[in-house]
Amino acid sequence: TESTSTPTETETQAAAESAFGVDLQAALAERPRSMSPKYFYDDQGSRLFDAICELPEYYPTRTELSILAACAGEVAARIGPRPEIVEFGAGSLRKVRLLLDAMQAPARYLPIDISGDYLQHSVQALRAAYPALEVQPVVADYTQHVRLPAPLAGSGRRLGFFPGSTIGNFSPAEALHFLQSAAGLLRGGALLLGADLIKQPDRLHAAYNDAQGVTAAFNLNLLVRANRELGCDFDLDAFAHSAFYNAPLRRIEMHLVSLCRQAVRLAGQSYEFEEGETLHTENSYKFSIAGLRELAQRAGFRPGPVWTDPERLFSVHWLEA
Ligand code: AVJ
Repeated sequence: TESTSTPTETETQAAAESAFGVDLQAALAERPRSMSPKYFYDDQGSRLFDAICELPEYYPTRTELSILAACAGEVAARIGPRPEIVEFGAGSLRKVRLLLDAMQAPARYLPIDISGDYLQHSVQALRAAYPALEVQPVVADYTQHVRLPAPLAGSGRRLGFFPGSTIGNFSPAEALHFLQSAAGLLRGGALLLGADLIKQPDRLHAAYNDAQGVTAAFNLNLLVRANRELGCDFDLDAFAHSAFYNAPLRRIEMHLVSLCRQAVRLAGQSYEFEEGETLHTENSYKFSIAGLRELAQRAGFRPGPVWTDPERLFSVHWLEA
C-alpha cells in the first residue's frame, strides 16, 4: 500500500504470504542465505538501477549502446523486412529504439515482462514514438514457459532481443534452459543477445562498488523493501554492501553483510545473523565470447557474428534459431 504508517497485523500477514515474503522467509531459514535478484526491482529499485546505468564506473550500458548503434544496420539487413521483435524483459527503450530505427518496417514489437505496470509505461512511450508500429505487451515470466501470439499476417522473421547481460543473473543451468526455450520461441528467426565479458577484476570491482554508493543503495534497498512491505525490522546501519569478483566461478557476487551479531524479525519469527554472515543477493556471470557461443550452440542456436567494443568489455551476439 501507499500508506507510510505501520502496517496492521493483517496487512503484515498478507504481505508475508506474497512471493517476496515467502522467498525471504525461505532465504532466512536456509544456509547460506540467498535471494533472487528479481526482488531488487520495486519502484525505488528500478530508479536506482537506472542511476547505476549512468555511473562512470558502470561500463555495460553505454558500451552496449555504442555496439548496438554500430551493428543495427547489419542486424536489420540480416533479419529482413517486416520483422517481429520479441524483447525478454521490458528493458531500456533506448536500446530497442536503436534496432527499430534501423529496421525496414518492423511489423510488431512484443515486450515480455512480469511487471504489468512497468510494461504499460514503456508500451505507451513506444506507441507515441512509433505510431505505425504494432506494440503488443506480453505479461509473463520469461524464465518460465511463454506462449507468444501467432505471427501477424505478412510479417517477416522473429528477432529476439535480450540485452544488458541480464543472462548473467542466471546460473549456467538456468542460462542453458532459458536459451533452449528462446530457441523454441524464435525458431526460423534469431536472437540478439548482450553478454558482459570477463575482464580485469579491478574493472569489474569498480563497476559494482561505485564511488557514489549507488550500487550499495540498490543492494540495501532490498532490506528497505522488506521493512516496508513485510514489516521486517532490518537495521540499515547494521548491514553493508559487499560486491566482489569470484574468479573461479566467473561471476560478481553481491551480498548484504551483517556488521554485528543481530536478530531480524519476519512474520512472527526471529532470525539470527552472526557478525560477518551474509545474505547473497545477486550473481552477475561474465562470459568469454567462445564460451557464450558454445552455450548457445548447446541450446540449439547456430551462432553467427559477434560485435564488441574496441576494449572488448561487452559483446552482442547474433544467434540463428
Ligand atoms: C541487470 C543483471 C545486468 O548484473 O550488472 C548492476 C544488475 N547489479 N549493478 C548486472 C546490477 C548491480 C545488472 N544486470
